[in-house]
Amino acid sequence: MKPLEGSTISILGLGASGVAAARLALIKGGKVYVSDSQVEPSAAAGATELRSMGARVELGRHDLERVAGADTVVVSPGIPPDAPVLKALKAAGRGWVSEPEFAFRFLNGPLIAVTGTNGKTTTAAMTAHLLQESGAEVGLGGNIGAEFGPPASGLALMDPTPDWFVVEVSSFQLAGIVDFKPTIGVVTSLAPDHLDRYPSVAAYYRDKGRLFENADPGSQWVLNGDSTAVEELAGDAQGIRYRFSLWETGDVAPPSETHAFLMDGDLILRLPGEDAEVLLPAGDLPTLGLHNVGNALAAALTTGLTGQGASSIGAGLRTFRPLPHRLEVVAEADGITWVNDSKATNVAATSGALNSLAGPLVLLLGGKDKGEDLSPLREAMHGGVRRVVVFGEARHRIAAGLEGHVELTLVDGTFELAVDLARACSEEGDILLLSPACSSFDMFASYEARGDRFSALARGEA
Ligand code: UMA
Repeated sequence: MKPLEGSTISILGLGASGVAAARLALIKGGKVYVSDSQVEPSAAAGATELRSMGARVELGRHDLERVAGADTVVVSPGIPPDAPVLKALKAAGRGWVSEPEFAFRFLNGPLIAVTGTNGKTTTAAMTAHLLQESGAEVGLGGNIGAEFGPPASGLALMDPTPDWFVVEVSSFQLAGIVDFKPTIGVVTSLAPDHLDRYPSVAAYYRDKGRLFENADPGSQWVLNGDSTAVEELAGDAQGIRYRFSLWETGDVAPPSETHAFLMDGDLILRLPGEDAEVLLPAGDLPTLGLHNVGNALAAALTTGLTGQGASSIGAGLRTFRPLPHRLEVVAEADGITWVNDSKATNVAATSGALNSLAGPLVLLLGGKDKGEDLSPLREAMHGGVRRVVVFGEARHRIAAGLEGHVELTLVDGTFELAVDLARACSEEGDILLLSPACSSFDMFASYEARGDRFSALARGEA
């Protein structure tokens, strides 16, 4: 008998998560109802396949009675807690789970879960790459997005089961976990984000902290040793903690509780009971910026915990291909290096990019306002930032926040105009950096579309 035979599963949202969860539920024998409040949701095409597999798919509304009556309700991460359907379920005393929680019930292999405000996608992709380069079969997916891997439910259908699952998880997904428990949990960083959805930073951190909810003495945690916020997030969770750190740049080894670190320009791995080993010089990493050194340390440490040695990890780091939209060099023209960091959709990510790049640089900043405190951005404006070109819906608030701290150009016009002005301000030797600190939805469908447009303009293709 299939595991879900006789069960009813109601899935809210027909995006990538909804389609994947529905497919998994159907294959496991469940009776599936999928609904989406939109008549034409992003994954409308998936409806045909799901119907042919036996699902009932309803677009344009949620049938509350049917949803509330299901044995399991799976909620897509993009549905906010104050959505009418979730309020109604709460009022009816019904619980629900997130898509990775549902998938977890069918993942029968060791799981590396990677979360963090910034760096989680690069770290997850690097970890998967390092494991693959050492000969392991890996299933990479989760929040990471279709370009890099399927939702967690897609991984649960992998046959044969890979040696490792590497799943990126967001706070929206962790909000709906019950039993979800990684073998190795990784927290790359923690900083305010998503304040358009959460009432407070504490509420956002609370959801992130649920990664540790089912910790047991055998759990392994890879934590950013430079962040007290990450340490506080872990609280008194059970398990063994390993830390990576960027702070030690001299030639004195850091304290023994730091297991992957930068020393004298080299990335070093030092697992408990083993000698410290050089992985590679930071300058040999194919990625740009200091925060990517942190991501590489996190991925190296995680891979080290799976039993891989330093020489294989060092070799794997050299062959990692930088991910698009994350400090990605997209063109070099007239002595100007164009860098696409469109994925930097919050203040912390852009501050991280600025701290990573000495400059000289011209920065494109703006987009849809997420209401974040701009003071960290102000503090990140170092002497190498020659000019900031501010655009999009958030432009006036950003300009007001940076006034007097850096040379500013305020653009009342299109993205193309902003890029044009930034190019006109750039000189030979400059980096022209798109690291907008805002989401893209005022002008684009996604940060990817914004980054693609920037890259096309950089290459003179537009
Ligand atoms: N909807 C309803 N009822 C409502 C409200 C919305 O049915 O009351 C519908 C919408 O019409 C939409 C669907 O629900 O069709 C929402 O889908 P979704 O936004 O959850 O989209 P998915 O395609 O399932 O993508 C999600 C993640 N998106 C979000 O968290 C917003 C993807 O992360 C993720 O890759 C994918 O699941 C697979 O796990 C994207 C992301 O931006 C990349 N994540 C954020 C981030 O990284 O910062 C968290």
